[in-house]
Amino acid sequence: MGNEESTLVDESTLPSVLEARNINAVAKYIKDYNVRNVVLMVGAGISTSAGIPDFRSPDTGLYANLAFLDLEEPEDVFDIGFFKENPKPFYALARELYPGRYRPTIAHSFVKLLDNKGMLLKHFTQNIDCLERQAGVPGDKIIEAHGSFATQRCIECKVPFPDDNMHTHVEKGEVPRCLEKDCDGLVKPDIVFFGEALPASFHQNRELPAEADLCIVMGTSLTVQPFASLPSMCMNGTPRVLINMDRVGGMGSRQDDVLVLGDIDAGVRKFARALGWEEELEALWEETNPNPKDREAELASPQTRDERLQDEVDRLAAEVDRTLGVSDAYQQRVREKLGEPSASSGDSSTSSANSANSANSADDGLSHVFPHLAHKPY
Ligand code: CNA
Repeated sequence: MGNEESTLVDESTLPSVLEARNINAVAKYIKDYNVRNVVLMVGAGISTSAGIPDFRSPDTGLYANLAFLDLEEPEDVFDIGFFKENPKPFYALARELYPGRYRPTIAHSFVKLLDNKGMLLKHFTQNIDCLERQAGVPGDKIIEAHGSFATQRCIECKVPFPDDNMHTHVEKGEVPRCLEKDCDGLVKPDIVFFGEALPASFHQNRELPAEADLCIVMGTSLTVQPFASLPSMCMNGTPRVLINMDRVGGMGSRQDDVLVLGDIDAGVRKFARALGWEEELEALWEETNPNPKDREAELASPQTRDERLQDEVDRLAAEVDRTLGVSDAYQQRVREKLGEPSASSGDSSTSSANSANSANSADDGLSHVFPHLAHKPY
């Protein structure tokens, strides 16, 4: 535990717990070791495909696109000193980020799926968008390390401010002020600004990763402390998976670290596929769709086109399986007529393996019915 070097572990070094340093080996580890205590550490990258920009991506990040707020430093928008002097830029931004405008991503639903399977120990998030709650992850499993838009209060007298009133102000882009008599202090969502303390729940759970049997880090640059040191709290020998566009922090420096670099949604789907959970995950994510018509737009995205292609291949494979099931039954009847022992149990719900066998037998006797299966001349 503690700080660690960010040197990438030599590819030739064997992992100590995993069979290999890839996502299939992690899936096998999860099953073989009956993993029950998964800890996640996430950041803005898991929400970008929902339409919420992260901070630091060079062209698409929030900091690169805050010109309209006319700030000297983009970070000022989350600086408590700056907020006290000029809260307007924050409220202009809050209007864009406010919960209710965005749908959770498949990564949020993946966390929910882990919880459904009784495997989620804790979900540490730096995000303030509340999308994990919206995806159905229970509040007591989430540590919102940098706070969130879920509640708000006066920065002077600390008295909470009503949700509906806050909502109205944010929608109008107006700055809310405390309703307490003689206060008139500025109201701010319970988001942790630079210069403010992190919530007690973060400090109370900070060492929990030491109890994890698997750690998953997604969508964070691991640059903001003390959150950034959470992965190093995991015990040596606890597999850690990074799903992110680029390698960050000390991830990849331990023997049992696995890097899944690239788009997060694709990485999550790959992980789910390795676990045999893909359909379950898609169905769970679909439950978060407020308007199923949106599905058509999602299907038009380049990444989902690949998914559609895969679906089409699966559908065709199932069709071939079904066709071969008929051939099994047909063959059995023919064999029975010829007085030969039956080749199959007669169950027409054939597995792929059975189908492969029946494909071979189709070569022997049914190639006139299924010419595409005839590999050898007769
Ligand atoms: P960051 O520093 O902007 O890093 C995001 C990371 O995610 C980077 O490494 C990106 O390369 C990566 N990334 C972004 N999109 C994708 C993608 N589609 N696929 C793969 N990788 C991707 O954000 P951090 O969370 O590390 O920084 C901590 C800040 C960000 C916290 O204080 C948050 O409050 C703050 N933030 C939160 C939100 C939100 O709530 N959604 C949005 C913007 C910023």
